[in-house]
Amino acid sequence: MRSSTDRRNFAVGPRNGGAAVKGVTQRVHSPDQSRNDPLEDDVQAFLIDEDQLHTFDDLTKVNPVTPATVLKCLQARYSLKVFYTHAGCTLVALNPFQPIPDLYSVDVMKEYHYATQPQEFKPHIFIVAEEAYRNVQGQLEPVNQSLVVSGESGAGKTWTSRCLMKYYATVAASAQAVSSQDAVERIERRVLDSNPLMEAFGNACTLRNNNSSRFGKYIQLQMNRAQLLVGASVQTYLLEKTRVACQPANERNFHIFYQMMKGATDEQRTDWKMPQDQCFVWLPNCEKQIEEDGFLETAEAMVHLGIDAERQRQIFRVLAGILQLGNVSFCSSTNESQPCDLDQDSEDFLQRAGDLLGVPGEELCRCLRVRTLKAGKQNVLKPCSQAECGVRRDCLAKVIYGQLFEWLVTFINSCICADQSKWCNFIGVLDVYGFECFQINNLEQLCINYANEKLQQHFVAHYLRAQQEEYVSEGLEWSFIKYQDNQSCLDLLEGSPISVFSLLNEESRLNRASDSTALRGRLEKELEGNGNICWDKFSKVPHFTVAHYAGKVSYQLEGMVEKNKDPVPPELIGLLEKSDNLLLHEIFSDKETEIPQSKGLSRVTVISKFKNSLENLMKLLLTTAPHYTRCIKPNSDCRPLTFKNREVILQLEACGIVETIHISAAGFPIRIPLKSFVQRYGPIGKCSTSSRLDADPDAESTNVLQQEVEKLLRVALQHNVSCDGRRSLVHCGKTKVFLTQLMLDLLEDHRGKILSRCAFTIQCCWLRHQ
Ligand code: AOV
Ligand code: MG
Repeated sequence: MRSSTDRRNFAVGPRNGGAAVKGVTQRVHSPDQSRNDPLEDDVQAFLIDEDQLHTFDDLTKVNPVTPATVLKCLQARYSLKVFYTHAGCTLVALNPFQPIPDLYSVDVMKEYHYATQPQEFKPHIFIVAEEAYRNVQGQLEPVNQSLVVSGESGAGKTWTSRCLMKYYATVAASAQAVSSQDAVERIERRVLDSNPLMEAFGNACTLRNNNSSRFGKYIQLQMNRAQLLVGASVQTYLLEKTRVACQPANERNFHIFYQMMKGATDEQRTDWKMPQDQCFVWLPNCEKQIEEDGFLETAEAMVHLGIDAERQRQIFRVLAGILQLGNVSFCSSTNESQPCDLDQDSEDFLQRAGDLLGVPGEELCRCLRVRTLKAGKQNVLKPCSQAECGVRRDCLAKVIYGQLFEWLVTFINSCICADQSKWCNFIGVLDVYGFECFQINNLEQLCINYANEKLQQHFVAHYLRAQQEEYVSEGLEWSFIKYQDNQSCLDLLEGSPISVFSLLNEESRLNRASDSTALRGRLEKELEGNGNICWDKFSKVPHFTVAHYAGKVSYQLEGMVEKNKDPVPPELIGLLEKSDNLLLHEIFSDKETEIPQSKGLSRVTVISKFKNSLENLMKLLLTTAPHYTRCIKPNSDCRPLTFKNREVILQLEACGIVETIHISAAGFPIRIPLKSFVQRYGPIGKCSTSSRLDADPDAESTNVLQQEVEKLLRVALQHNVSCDGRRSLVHCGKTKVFLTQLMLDLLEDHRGKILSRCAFTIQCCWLRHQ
């Protein structure tokens, strides 16, 4: 595992308020203690002037650090429209819920990019971006970087990710692109255009966010040796495709459908069979004016990415076909041996759906109403009930939309991904769906919240735990700072042999209709005594409640197993394989395309696929140096410049911000291996070892290196009056030197002066010889 603090380019490190070892570590409020009532914390205990609170750019400088003081500080800054604050290794980003002119302009980007010490500027997402940019090609060896953006739904993750991408597209634009006249060719443009396109297809208006991401994404920005952006690749995670056929109350379908409805020309309307006055069942809440105006932007992005007019037509006709399908409904049948009839008007919608999807209407109708069962070598036809017909219609829409989204992502990758030989490192930006808790939560929320638990675990393991364990193993005296570990919740969800996931998967693999009451009983029996799960004994709705790191969420069991199975009737796939719509035909006849459970009941469930993809993501993250940004939603109504104390404090507590500040304030964010330290700062101590390191293996022994480090530090500190008696700024461990940012700046300054003096002497000698 590589730590973010194992910085190759140690000239840029997280800001830090100072260092402390055993005995001087600040008192820590344990999370449990602070959870009682953080707002009741003794704010009187402020050692600082409350009027000055807004001036604290880094929360590590607030004294004392308690949930209340941190909250007050953030609130003071927010009221002055200061939205970013450092919290040691993390950047806290408060959502302004209104455009802030000039905060993200190209001029501001350049200011941060060209600054010698960007961290001395006001806190900004561009500092994090620049830090990762400088570290990707470190002084000793390059390191891939990850920008992990987290926070609850609507907190600002997607917005932040877009800012980060724009930053790199600006500061790392390749020279070739800048001189190119043909904007379509510009890679930065294409990378940026992937955003509105993916958001049109993958985002939707929910109760928590008008532009809620319904999929997760990790975009790797590929950099060449000259640190120019030469390409990108996107990995997406579990699109919430159930939304296409079923939108929770007061929520909407994916933006793209509304964009089409509002943005289509008359000609397109005719082609897509979408008259202006047509109501579509799967297009609820049309009256809300949200993302419709994005149609032009989406269409332009398609053009820039190279999706030609014919391909666009195929895509839009498929989407229009899905909408028509949503208006098809079935009557209840009295005769079980007969397929149930279509409702009034449904015949027309079905014919139009067939036309748009490029399949014969009658065949579509048959596939929706009649199931083909295999009996030995024979096929037996069985009419479906009214409910089954509805399920098959929804399945068809979901599989089409899901596969179309995957096709789109593959297409985007094919036109933005650089050839492997052209890039050497990447900066990854992670933007997943934020923690969600609705009145009714199902498998979608379980997966989303599980993803957030995994990210929190990555943060805890990487920063809170690993950092402290390293101090101890390196022989530094360190009093452990408590933090809230979410491992027990993850064990409950994904552990083995028995966990929520294992039980749901087991149930999903049985070839029988699921009974949610029986399943609830099974969960209760198997997971009894686990402190992270509970049940409301009086509730009539089968459910279970999980205590997540970010709060408790109750999940309804009704329908969960079916969603986990995500079955697709093979007749429907067979139908789409034969589609006249070339895009659909390509997607479904491609043997490589994996259609989940297209042939009978596969053992791969939604949960197991998602768990696998997240595990791969975690492995990838562990090979990179992470930078964390915590987005905070100041109020749940998405109102501009409104700061609700209780809502903010819950988010701060959930992500362990106070613990993070304590560990950052007391710790040493920069670590340099002994040998590298001696090599780099040798000139300061006029160190003889540094020149011998390569020639003499004995000179590398730990003892010798440690002695050299000590000698060197003595000289450095002697020379610097301001650091007199501040040996707590630096510690020599068993294999690494641990430093604060202040100490690093001091050493760099000292080294720079010595080297320029040497250069001057050499120049004088050379001139004398002339
Ligand atoms: P999310 O990604 O964290 O939620 P978004 O990034 O979509 O949240 O942000 C929600 C809304 O907040 C945006 O649509 C903007 O209107 C506003 N917003 C966020 N950050 C800023 C900013 N820096 N300046 C101005 N407005 C901002 V979700 O995708 O729901 O988890 O699944
Ligand atoms: Mg988002």
